[in-house]
Order: sequence, then C-alpha cells, then structure tokens
Amino acid sequence: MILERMFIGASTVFVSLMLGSCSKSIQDSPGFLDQNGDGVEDIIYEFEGDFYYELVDRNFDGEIDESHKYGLDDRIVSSKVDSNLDGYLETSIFYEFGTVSKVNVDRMRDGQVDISFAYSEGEVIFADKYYHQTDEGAARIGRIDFEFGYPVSNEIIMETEVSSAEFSTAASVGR
Ligand SMILES: [Ca+2]
Ligand SMILES: [Ca+2]
Ligand SMILES: [Ca+2]
Repeated sequence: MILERMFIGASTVFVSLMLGSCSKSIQDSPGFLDQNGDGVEDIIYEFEGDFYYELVDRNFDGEIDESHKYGLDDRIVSSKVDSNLDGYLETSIFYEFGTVSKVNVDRMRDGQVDISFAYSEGEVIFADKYYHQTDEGAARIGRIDFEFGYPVSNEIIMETEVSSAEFSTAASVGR
C-alpha cells in the first residue's frame, strides 16, 4: 500500500516533469522539438532581448500556426494564433499576470483589428466587431455582451463615424 502510493507519487512527479519540458521549460529543452517524430521541428524557441518566442506548428505542415511571447521569467506576454489554419495569424491574445486580458482579431487580413474581445479577470465581458462602410451604408460597430464566457445579448449594431484604422488603434491601445 505504501509502496503503491510512493509509485503513484513518483509517477505524478515524472508526468509533470514531462509536461513541463514539453511546454516551455527552456532551460532543459533543445533548440527545437519534434512532437510527431517526423524529423521536422514543430516547436521552435527564438530569443530576442528580454523575451523569447515559442513558435508552434500545430498541424505539422511546416507552417507556424502559433507564436507565444514570454518574458525571461517564463511569464506569457502575448500570443498570435492562426485559428482557422489559413496561414495568417489573425488572432492576437494579450495576457496580464498569466490570464487573458484582451483578444484582437484581424478577420479581414488587412493588418487592422476588426473584432476585439474585452476581458476582465480572465473572462470575456464584451466583444466589438467593426463592419466596413459599403455601397449600401455607413460603417457600423456591433457589440455583444458576455457573462461567464457566454454571450448574453444579441449583437447590437450601430452606425459609426469611426474609421477602421481608428477602431484598430483603439483596440490595440497600450499594446
Ligand atoms: Ca515534426
Ligand atoms: Ca502549421
Ligand atoms: Ca488565420
């Protein structure tokens, strides 16, 4: 019984060590990791000043789908993610003290944020979506409120004078 417990204890430590080195223990890891064993690196670490980047090829096609930025204290700063795997990292995630503080999406792939999710204490509280001006009508902004991570309102869409560049800048404030 005691031996059994010791074994479970030891296994747990071993597993957490394994997981630790897979995710981001940079001291113990080689320059790159090959998760699917095809000889091609799919997690790469790059160092730049006071930060390092964990670049992940999630679907093993040779293209990076996630870029995570960490401080040298291993605290995550921000991520860029290609959620729909179309080759463009459209989603930017920002963190404060390890929890998500904002998510910005460049859905139109023009370098400007067009959906912005605001977070409070790690939970999304509302999302704003920018609709470009068209031949039919003015630019608009839609808002959806969230509670406990779920939308609790229909999208309320209002015409706006704000340009897409201004929307993007406001969404990126302090970043
Ligand atoms: Ca690989
Ligand atoms: Ca990929
Ligand atoms: Ca994408």
